[in-house]
Amino acid sequence: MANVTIIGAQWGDEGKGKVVDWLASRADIVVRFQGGHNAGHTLVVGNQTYKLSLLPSGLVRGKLGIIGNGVVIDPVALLAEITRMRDQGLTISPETLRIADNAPLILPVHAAIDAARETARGDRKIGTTGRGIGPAYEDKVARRAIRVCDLAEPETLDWRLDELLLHHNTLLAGLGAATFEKAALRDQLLALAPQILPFAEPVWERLAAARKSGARILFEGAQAVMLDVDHGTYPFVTSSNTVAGQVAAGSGIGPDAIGRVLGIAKAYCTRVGSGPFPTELLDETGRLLGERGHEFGVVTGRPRRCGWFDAALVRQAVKVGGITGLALTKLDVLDGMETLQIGVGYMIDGIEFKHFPPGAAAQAKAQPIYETIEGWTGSTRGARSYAELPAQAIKYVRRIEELVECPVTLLSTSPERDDTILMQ
Ligand code: 2SA
Ligand code: MG
Repeated sequence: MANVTIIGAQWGDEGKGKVVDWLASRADIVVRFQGGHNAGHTLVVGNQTYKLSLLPSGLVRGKLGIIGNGVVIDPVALLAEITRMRDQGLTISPETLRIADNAPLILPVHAAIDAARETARGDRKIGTTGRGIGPAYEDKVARRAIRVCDLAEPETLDWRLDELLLHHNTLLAGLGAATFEKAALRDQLLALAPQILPFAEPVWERLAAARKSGARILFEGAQAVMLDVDHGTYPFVTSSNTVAGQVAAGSGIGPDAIGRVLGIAKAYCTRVGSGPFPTELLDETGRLLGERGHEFGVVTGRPRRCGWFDAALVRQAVKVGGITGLALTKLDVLDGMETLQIGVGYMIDGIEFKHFPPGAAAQAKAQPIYETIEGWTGSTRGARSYAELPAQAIKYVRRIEELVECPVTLLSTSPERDDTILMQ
């Protein structure tokens, strides 16, 4: 296998964890290049279920895991996740996990600001995961972040914390929230340092060497194109770039390393948190999709909003995300439904749109234009070959391919790793 990049093609939770796991068996290294512990990647291996947030999924298969500089790292959450995974029997050590020494840290102050801002937003809240992701990325761009390497330099930590707290304590006081003490934060970081630093290194160097030796690298995206800070449904997005192009900047490697880009999409659509969702179903069908698909957030446990597959949206994700092949997951959730709808565009103030325009008001008003397609009576659950699929299910997949202008190269028919069909 050449290098492969995996990204979400909708609003997240498309089943990236399972597909990464499936492909990790053919890779040597798995790299996270954006996001943080807001991600929730579920891997089912035999009778074990692993729920990963920050750790690269390849660790479950004993592959080298790398957390790139594009990720925001909460050191407390990282250590807790390592402990949790060790308790489930995984080996995680500085031999199997490397983290970029130039990655920015998420500090307790970031989660506090995340929460205080969401409260202040009231009805207009974004519905963040509350992990401090947005404030941590803000600090990185504002040149205020504390980075992994700073843990090794107490004197650097000292003046960096001054600068950081000057900004944040003013903000927190303004929001009516508790402020932070520098000494306590400094002590906490210095206490964490010996546990974090053994994992830290210039990962770009290791990646460069890996490329030279012909190692196969899998880049594991988190969240999804419609949550991308530039290309998503702004401002209801996450604070990182989730498109394939981010692989290069977020891991310290050239863009030619990105390889094939596999976009993951559910055979229907879900979203967690606020923001526009034209094909959302607030009726019995929506409830049924949520129930059958077990649609609850991995990190927060929040119920996910459910609706029909939006081909116009996925087509856009294919174009801006650089997706060269689509993996369609959870087809089995649609088993037995009499008719299915596919969103093919939008009506906004009487005007037809083939794409989702960027304005927040326009997005909120968008009414989906549907194409109706007959469902199937047979089961697709657990199918492992094309021949096992009902003819009408194949028709549904083929129609999606046409509409999104991208081949479906992989079909996932259950959370089990082996229930996967390679289409060509
Ligand atoms: P944040 O916390 O600043 O990144 O939130 C901003 C928006 O991004 C959405 N977001 C997600 N959407 C789906 N899945 C995500 N990960 C978890 C999971 C979510 C969970 O895989 O289940 O457990 O709730 C994720 N992470 C961020 C978020 O909902 C906001 O809309
Ligand atoms: Mg998820």
